[in-house]
Amino acid sequence: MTKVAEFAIEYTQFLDPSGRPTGRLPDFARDAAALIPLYRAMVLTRRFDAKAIALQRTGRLGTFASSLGQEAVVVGLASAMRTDDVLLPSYRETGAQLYRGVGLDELLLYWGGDERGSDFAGPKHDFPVSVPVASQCLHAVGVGYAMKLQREARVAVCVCGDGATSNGAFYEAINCAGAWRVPAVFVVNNNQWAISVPRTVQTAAETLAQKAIAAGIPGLQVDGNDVIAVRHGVAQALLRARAGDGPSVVEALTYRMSDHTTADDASRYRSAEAVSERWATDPIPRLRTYLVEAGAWTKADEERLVEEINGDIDAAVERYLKTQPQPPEAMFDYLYAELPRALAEQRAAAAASRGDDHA
Ligand SMILES: Cc1ncc(C[n+]2csc(CCOP(=O)(O)OP(=O)(O)O)c2C)c(N)n1
Ligand SMILES: [Mg+2]
Repeated sequence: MTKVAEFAIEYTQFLDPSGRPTGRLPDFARDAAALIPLYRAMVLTRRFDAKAIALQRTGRLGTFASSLGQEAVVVGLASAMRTDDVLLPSYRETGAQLYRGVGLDELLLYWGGDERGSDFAGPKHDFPVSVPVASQCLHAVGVGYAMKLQREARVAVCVCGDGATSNGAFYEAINCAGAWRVPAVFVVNNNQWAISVPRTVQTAAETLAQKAIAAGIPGLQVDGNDVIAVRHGVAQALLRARAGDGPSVVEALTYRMSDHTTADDASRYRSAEAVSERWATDPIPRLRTYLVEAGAWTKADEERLVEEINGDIDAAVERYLKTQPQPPEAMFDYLYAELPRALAEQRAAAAASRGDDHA
């Protein structure tokens, strides 16, 4: 017997759960002050998350997907990207969208069921939230392929969950991306759950990163609760893609601290104890401890930040709540350049039946 191939998956962590460096930090993190924007973005994401849930609970927002505890994944990946790269998120990447300049009120509009929230004033080429699991991985191949054809030094960055890596679309996407050497990065936000299905029963694979190997592309694992590790891993993958060396899979290990969405009750399928012990790996105090110990962050800074963020969120909520809803027929207006006849008839019926409040 001859060994014809051998593979390994590497795992990277720079800050341990107590905020202590495990070794030499990467260049971008050498100056602690440079990490402050990442800290601010994680705190903003968490505060926005809490506000969105409160709005949903009081009937002023639709179903919302929380990213509680997963802030380092989304902020880390977004901070590694260039402005003109393209983000293709699932529904749990609020923090990445915010980091890239999507407005707080745009996100509220989207989650409030208003498609105008996906017409970003900021990152015009970024894709809207994609709810069909793993569909955005295929879109990313198309976007990356277009960038390659146009000889642009841009990269398509898509994010999917652990459960999504069991979907055929994920395998098809990484296979095509590998075969065509597409400039794409597939970030797997492994929060250990696909609604009620734990990671352990989703697949027999030891890691999700190793799925990349079948596609002939690099796969790596990072501590998804260490924002430095996420940014570093995604930055490596972006560098490869930009240099014409093709796609990668980056698996970020984290934990979903919340229910799947506001429509779920996770206490029906997992114990409170199992969840509460995960707070020990919370990404936000981890970075805060590091910053405080490096002399880059104080209690006064924290108080100022919270005040500033609360003000921004409250102002966005006010704008959102004041936004006039669209008339019911608007639901037909965002997919087709020209409506097929059957839908045109339905649109007319919706317009005819609408209440006076939309007149
Ligand atoms: C194609 C498709 N199948 C099923 C669903 C229903 N669904 C919504 S979320 C979800 C679980 C996804 O889990 P994961 O990929 O781990 O992402 P997470 O929600 O944990 O971020 C499923 C099955 C869907 N949205 N799309
Ligand atoms: Mg998941």
